[in-house]
Amino acid sequence: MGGGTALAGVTSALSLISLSGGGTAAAATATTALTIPPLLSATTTDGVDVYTLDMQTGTHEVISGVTSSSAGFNGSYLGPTIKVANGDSVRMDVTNNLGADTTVHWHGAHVPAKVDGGPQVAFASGETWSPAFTINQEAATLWYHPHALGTTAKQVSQGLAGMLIVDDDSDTSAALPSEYGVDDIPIILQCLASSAAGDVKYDVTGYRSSGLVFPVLVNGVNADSTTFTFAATKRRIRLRFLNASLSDIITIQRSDGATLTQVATEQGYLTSATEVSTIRLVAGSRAEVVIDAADAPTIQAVITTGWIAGGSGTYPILSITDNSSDTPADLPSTLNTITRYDTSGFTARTITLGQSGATMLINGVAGTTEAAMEANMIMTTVGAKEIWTIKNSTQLEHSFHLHDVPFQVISINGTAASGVDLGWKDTVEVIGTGTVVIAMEFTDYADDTYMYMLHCHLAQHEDEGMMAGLMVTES
Ligand SMILES: [Cu+2]
Repeated sequence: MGGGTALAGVTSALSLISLSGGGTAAAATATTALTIPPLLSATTTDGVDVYTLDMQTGTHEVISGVTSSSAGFNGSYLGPTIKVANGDSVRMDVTNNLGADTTVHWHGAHVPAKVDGGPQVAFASGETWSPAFTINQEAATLWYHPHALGTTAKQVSQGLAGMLIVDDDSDTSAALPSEYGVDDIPIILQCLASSAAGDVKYDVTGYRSSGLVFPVLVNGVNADSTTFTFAATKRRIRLRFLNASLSDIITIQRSDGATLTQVATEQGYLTSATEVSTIRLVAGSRAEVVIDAADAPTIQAVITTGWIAGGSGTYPILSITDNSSDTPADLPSTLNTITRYDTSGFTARTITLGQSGATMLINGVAGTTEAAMEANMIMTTVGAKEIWTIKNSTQLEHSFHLHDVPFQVISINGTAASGVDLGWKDTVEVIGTGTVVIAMEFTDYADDTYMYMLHCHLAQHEDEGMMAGLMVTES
């Protein structure tokens, strides 16, 4: 395991954590205060909030004590958290100093295709891309990351990822913790594959090399031999989990076996706070929970490698202690109104996730070039209501992600969706040979030049072709 790098000198806060399950993970023997990414300030010009992101290379210790080449936004690893509100006019001034083409995709954002950050808008090193758009969705936990053709896995694994929080003026948002870094806490989880010398792997050749270790990072800091601590100054804490791994499945749970109170899926609040024993996050997905600090829970992450051999295990990642003196009001009994689609009149499609050797396919075509995606493009119109059967014809795990609009999960492997699967989503697990049925409405943003993407969010599968274009034109 990648945990052979015990933190020297962190002995003053020694705490022994017993592992449950797993067995292959290194025991976390030390504690370190949780690192929280900074919140990015905007400059406001003529009513537009302008956020400045500089994509740059650097070095970072993805394995404690070992220097890796890395990249980040406004720093050498990961990026600042961007917090916007429904209705905001924003512009993102993104400068590429990576020495390679890139894009930035606002994962989960409902924005026009031209500013969505797909491969068509890739821009060269030295250039600045300045997409402007209006935030047009309910409160949700989104993220941002590169999305150029063939280089997503490499660039994301180098550290190019950040959280994008959408706030709104709903009663629920007012009732939930929302003070960033105080009672509203991002938890960006990554499981990487690396050589012991710190050479991070992101493709088939790299994953098959010998001597790999599988560091687990929380907000960019190696978690293999430490548990992060957070001393809560508010009794109720909101945690926003993001699985920013290339391929691993991360299951969140409490180490004492008690339930977690989930309040949101990828695209917004659940209808009501829901007690869950585990939260299973496939690559690219998110969930929000609220914690009672008085419980002083330890949160653990169970890593299941979907693609890479090795690396699975149980990691205590966050230990919360209670320094609060407040008494929060009860949570609202209703968090959201989700009208479930009556799909009887919806247009049906089948999206087949396939494979030919190492080449990954959607509906039989590898989306590795723009020409291939043009030829294989899914065409729809504004106002269309559709029901898609996502059929996995491979033995491999996939994480299906749709750009543009949120979807409802109708059924999973023949069983009607229930529980937290009734929440709005943009990313959904499709197990080997499994079938997931989703439904969505293409509400606005027609374009006949720029396409959205639908793809596997196991980033190496995306790079190997499991991606197709989606063109939403005028009805
Ligand atoms: Cu996949």
